[in-house]
Parts: sequence; C-alpha cells; structure tokens
Amino acid sequence: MENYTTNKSVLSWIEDKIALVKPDNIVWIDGSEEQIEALRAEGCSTGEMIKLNQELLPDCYLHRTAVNDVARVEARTFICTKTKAEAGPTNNWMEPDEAYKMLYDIARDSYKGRTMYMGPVGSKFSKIGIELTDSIYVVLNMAIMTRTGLDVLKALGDSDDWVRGLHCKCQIDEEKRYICQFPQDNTIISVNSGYGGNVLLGKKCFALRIASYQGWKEGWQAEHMLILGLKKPDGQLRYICAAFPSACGKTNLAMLIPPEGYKKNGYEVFTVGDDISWIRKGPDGRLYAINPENGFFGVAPGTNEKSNPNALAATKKGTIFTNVCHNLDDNTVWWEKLDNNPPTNAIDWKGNPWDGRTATEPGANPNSRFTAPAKNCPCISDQFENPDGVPISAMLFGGRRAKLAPLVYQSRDWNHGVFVGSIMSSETTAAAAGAVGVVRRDPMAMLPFCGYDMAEYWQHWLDIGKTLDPDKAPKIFNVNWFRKDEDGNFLWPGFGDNLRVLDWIIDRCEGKVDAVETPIGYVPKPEDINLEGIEDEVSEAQLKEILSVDNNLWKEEAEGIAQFYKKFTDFGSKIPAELLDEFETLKKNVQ
Ligand code: OXD
Ligand code: MN
Repeated sequence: MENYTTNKSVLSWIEDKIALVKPDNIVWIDGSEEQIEALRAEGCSTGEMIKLNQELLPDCYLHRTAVNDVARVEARTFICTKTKAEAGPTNNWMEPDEAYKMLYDIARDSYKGRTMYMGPVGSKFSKIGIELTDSIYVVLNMAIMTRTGLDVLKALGDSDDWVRGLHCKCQIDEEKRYICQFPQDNTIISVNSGYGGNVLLGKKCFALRIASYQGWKEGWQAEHMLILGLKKPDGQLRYICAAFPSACGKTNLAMLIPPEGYKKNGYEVFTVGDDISWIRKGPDGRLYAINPENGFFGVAPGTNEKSNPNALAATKKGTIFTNVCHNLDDNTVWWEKLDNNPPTNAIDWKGNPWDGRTATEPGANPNSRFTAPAKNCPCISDQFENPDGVPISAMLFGGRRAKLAPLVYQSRDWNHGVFVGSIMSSETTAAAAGAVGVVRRDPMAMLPFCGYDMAEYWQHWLDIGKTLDPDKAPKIFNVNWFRKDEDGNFLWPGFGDNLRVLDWIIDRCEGKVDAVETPIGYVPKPEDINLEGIEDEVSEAQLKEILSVDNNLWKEEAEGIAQFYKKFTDFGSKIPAELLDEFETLKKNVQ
C-alpha cells in the first residue's frame, strides 16, 4: 500500500484498524475523477450500483439498500461519553470502553474478502475526518457530499485534530446495528448498516453530533439548519438559517423559487446549504454561517417541478439515487409525486417488478434519497465556498403542527428565541425509523443530532447570546407551514409562497414593519402578509386563522413542555434558569 501521508496519528490509527477488520485490499481515495469512475464501474460489475441512462442522466447511478436498512436508526445511535450525564437524557448512552469492545467484536475480520477504502472527508476550511469503509456506495456518496481528496490530507499535515470514522457494512444484522459517536475521542464507529445517514459519517455523525460537541468546547455552533440568501428589490442579500426536523421541507425552503409577482420585483433566493450550518461570530460581531457539506442528500418523494425545480435540476447529473423506483423503459428513476406518470415497467425500491397502473405499494421508499453535487443546483449561492461564511439576519425554527403554532411568530429576544427552539415539536416523518405522524419534541431539530446533554446545549445557545450585541444578533422566529383546517386540508400553500413569510421576517429584522404582540411572541398583522396572486387559495379569513394563537391549545402544550422538561430534571440535567423563566412567562400569558 502506498501511503499518502506521513501523519503518524493517521497511519497508526489506520494500521490498528487494518489489523482489526482484515481487508483483502486497501485503497486510498484520492478524489480524482478517474478513481471515482473506476469505482463506479466496479460497483456496477457487482450489482452494488446500477448505471442509469447516460444521455438523460449523465454520471447518475441507482443503489438499493437492504429492505430493513432504509432510514437513520435513532434507537441504535449512541453517544459514548465517559459518563451518562454528559450524554444527557435525550441520547442513548454507552460507556466508551464497553462500546469499543462490543463494536470491535462486531467489526473484527469484517472486511475479509472486501476492500477497505480510505477517504479524507470534511470541510477544507475547518474540520477534517477520515472514514474507513468497505462500501463503494459510501465512497461514491462521500465524494459528492464532502470535499474529498489528497488536498485534505495535505491540509491536515501532522496534526492529530481529525475525526476517526470506521464503517463496516458487515452482514446487515439489524440486531447488531450501531451508530456510535465518541465525542471525547473524535471517533465514530458505524456497523451493520449501508443506509445514507448511518454510514456517510461526514454528515450527521461528524458535522452534527461530533461537531456540536466541538462547537460547545470551542465556542461555536453546529446546527441542523439550512442557509439561504434572500435578495430583495433593493439588490441587497440577507441570509437566513432555518432548523426543521428531518423531511419537513428544508431542502425545498433552501431552494425556494419566488412567486411570479415577487420575481418580477427582483426577489431571488440563493442556496448556501440545505441541512447543516456551522456558525460562529465574525470580527464585526455578527454571526456567520458556513455549510460544511458539498452536496445534498435530499428526500426524493415529493420533489417535483412545482415543489422544488432547483433540487430536481440538481439531480440531473452526477447523482446517486437510493431506494427510488427504477423505470426499465428508459433506464431512469421515478418516485411518488415526481409526476402523474408512474412507470409501468419498473423495479421498485425492494427490487421487485412494479407497475404504476396496478401497484398497491409505493415504487420508491418514502425515505428514498438523491445525493446530488451542490454545484449542480441552479440557485447555488456565489458565497457557497466563502470560508468566512455569510452573515445571518434571522434564525427560524419550525415543524409540522396541524393545529398549534401560527404561520410565523417572532420571539421577544434571544433568550426567548432559545426557549422557542427548546420547545420545538413536530409530527414525525419517514426520515427516521418509527411511527409517522406522532408529535415529538425535537429541540432546535437537534434531538437526534446533539452530541452531548441537551440542557448544556441550551446553555451554550444562551452563552453565545450573551456575547452578542442585541442589535447584531440574528432575530429568532418560529414558522409552521403545516397548519390544517378541520377537514385536514393545509391552510397555507407553502413552497414558493413561503417567501411571503420570509419577506415579513426580514422586514421585522430591519424594523420596517409592526407586529401584534400575543402570549407566545409577535405575529404579523394580517395585512402585512402579501397575498397578491394567491387570493383564491388563501382567503383573508384563512390567513387570520393561520395567524391565530389559541390559548387553550397552548395551555395543553404547556403540559407537554412540562413533561419534556421533567425528563431533564429527573435525569439530573440542569435546565437553564432563563428557559424556566421563559416557560413561567408562557404559562402566565396563556392563562
Ligand atoms: C437528513 C435527516 O437526512 O435529517 O438530513 O434525516
Ligand atoms: Mn437533516
């Protein structure tokens, strides 16, 4: 094996892991197009990858995971800190020595007959990681999602500040599937899965779980947030970060196309990121965000010309599709709600023949995905590669709540905003294994991704706030695109029309518009949400309804919040006093 680095910490860790997993072959990933092309060909020769129609979808491939391996597995995801207290009440915890022993027992000899791929991963501006894997699918995905290649090793030099990632696809034994993060050792070990979020270790495992811990220790933040740039008719760009639980439309919002009238007036949206933000204070005292990723790992079903033409365009080349439906007629892909024209001669995500005319089950898994290079996105921001990041005007929290939260409300100040984030809740989706449609508390959309005690994480948010001049701190809002009427119909059209809400948000940030104070925060006056062009879809009465705050529902909600907070106090975690004060205020306000 030719070594690509002289870094002792890298070489000795790799040697150690080679002795453990015993690969037949070892390949360093250099990030070159030739190597990627050779791996694609090898993946196709074994059936791991399927080459799609190269005229219609150049450099695009399809992969099917095992049918029992189609989502992130939160129940099998662990934070392995020295003490259980450090992991907090919302994380599964395992003692590190015990975890290493168990994982090494599973990983031992698991690469026999397989090839080990070693690829540096991570953002070239900041953090570096190396993932060892026995899966070509993982290598090809990581080559899209991260800045992979020998330059990264050069940038690392002799430093031992890098994240160690070991992935063993193994036998896909569900009972032995574990995704373990060791934040105190900068280490991730993932065994017995071959599905995206569990195995693309640069994403949730590193850029959120490990990075949130690093940010806590180093004074910055890793958040489950998209970043978008909004250009207004004055030609200026404002940037917004937004946190939503998985599969609540982050990719759609990040790539939003303004409604016609807005477009004519000069509004434009640019995407900096669709899933993860690393945020730190800049020299001018404002918060700046970068997207540590290099691609989009988006949910395919529901992505179409209307909901997200930019994402669709991004998938037209160099994309890997996972668990979508394979149209055999033209060797392309299809998923539910792509169009009204399902294929009739197809293979479903499970690998079985599928005919859209007679099928009773979906052709694509509800959590099927596309892994698309960010540079393909027609609205990618010219600030995407800016190592200093973009200055943040507003931060949004949101979720799916059919009845409770209004379309938008603004927190009274930073601390209240942190409280609003801490009580976030959403009806669950297919992005994680488990029941769909159940309300769960998901503070800052970080429930599955926070690498340490969530109460300490809230304290970290409050501490960051203390360092900010209130005039420069981003304003914090909560949005809910998913309010429904009595008959279960959505009250707000969503998608591009969400710009109407973003416009109000920016005006609030700039002190240009008044608002109505309610028990939960500031909501827009109905006349300040521009309905021009959608008067037929959203009546004034409907708008009033979506903006309304029902004290009785919030009283019920307060009980849910109390139960959630109790989990922390029962565990022995310290909920910051500021949040308890905010909770008291909320209860008083909705009396
Ligand atoms: C994702 C998720 O894949 O949050 O982004 O599950
Ligand atoms: Mn996500």
